[in-house]
Amino acid sequence: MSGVGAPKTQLNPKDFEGVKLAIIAASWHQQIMDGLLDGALRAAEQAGLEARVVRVPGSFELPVAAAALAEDYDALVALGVVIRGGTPHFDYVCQAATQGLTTVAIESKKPVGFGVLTCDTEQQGLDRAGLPGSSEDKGFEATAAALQTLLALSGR
Ligand code: DLZ
Repeated sequence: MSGVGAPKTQLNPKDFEGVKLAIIAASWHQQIMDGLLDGALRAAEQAGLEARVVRVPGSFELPVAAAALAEDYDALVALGVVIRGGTPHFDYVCQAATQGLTTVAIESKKPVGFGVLTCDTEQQGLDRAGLPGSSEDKGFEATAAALQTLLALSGR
């Protein structure tokens, strides 16, 4: 899967007045994560929102934080960077994060932007982190997706 075909997004603050947005960010792979978080905050700013940022240790912890925050927030964004190592651990962390976040979204009926990079190499993460020289900006995209889903469901 590549970023080819991703929609161009412009967020209008008028559409998001009063919206409560939470961004949950894991802490592994700092340079890539810093880029994702910057992108997510840029999207929040474009929408006129001041997001709450919650840091968790790893991507495995994203779903439980999302579940707790879904009680108080209208839209959530989960950011993580998982890079394949030499053991099957990668598959378990990716599976737990993906399945867990999907369950939170469906059970809470709140949009959860999926900004978890699952990469074979560090370079693949850097290419998608919204950093200078990156070709994609997955933190921005995940945040825009959550907000646009909220807007689509709100009937505004
Ligand atoms: C243990 C682990 C490993 C090996 N790799 C990553 C990773 O690449 N990205 C990530 O977000 N987290 C990783 N973790 C940590 C787990 O997500 C989790 O925090 C620990 O297993 C503790 O529950």
